[in-house]
Amino acid sequence: MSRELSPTDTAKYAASRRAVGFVEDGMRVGLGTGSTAAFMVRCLGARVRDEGLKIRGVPTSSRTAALAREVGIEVVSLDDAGWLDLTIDGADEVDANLTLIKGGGGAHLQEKVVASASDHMIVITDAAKQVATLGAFPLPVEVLGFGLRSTQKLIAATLADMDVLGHEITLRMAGDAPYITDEGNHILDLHLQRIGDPAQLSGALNQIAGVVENGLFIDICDRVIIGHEDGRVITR
Ligand code: ABF
Repeated sequence: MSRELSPTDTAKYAASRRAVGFVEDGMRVGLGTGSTAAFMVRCLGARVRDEGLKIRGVPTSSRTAALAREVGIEVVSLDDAGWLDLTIDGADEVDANLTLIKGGGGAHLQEKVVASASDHMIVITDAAKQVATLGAFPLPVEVLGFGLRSTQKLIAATLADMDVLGHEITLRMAGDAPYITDEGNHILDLHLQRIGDPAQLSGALNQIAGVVENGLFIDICDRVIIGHEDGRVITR
């Protein structure tokens, strides 16, 4: 990279460089969303340009689709790809079981569909996103715009039933208007502080009519590459 990177961007870039080393000629690759994934898409584009690497990329958002095209990656839909060899994406939090919170970037629905249709998922992060217990980062839940407030009440009731107390639920905004996802939905952010049982919470949330998908990724990620500010990389 020619420009000077901040320490955090150095970490994201280092993790991205290492992750794209797992991509082989002919692969169908899921392309994540967010600032870390954007470094990865640029690194992958550099391999396409410099090494003649032939891959097909399936983006997880309109933002990533535009960037992938810009850097010369062939973009196809998930249905055209059929199945993916590998997905590389960022995350908001990662615990010791490689369970993730994703969706801070507003794209966790497509990210989960794409990662679930992949043989492998590699997550790239900087060290700050490793946590002992998930939940300090608000958990994003994509919901239908139809009946939004009823869905919010049902989520609050579900959390109360699970003895998750003292939480707050906020509607994600983009300026003065609600944030709209690529699938035309809204996002409720659940400020929980700690998530004791991610599988139980994920199952309960996805049972609620009006909930499209929550941002917990359980048993989906099989490798995490953590970049550090001095450029070192650790793989878990
Ligand atoms: C996506 O982008 C997400 O699921 C996560 O919410 C976010 C991470 O963004 P960044 O890499 O900018 O911190 O991977």
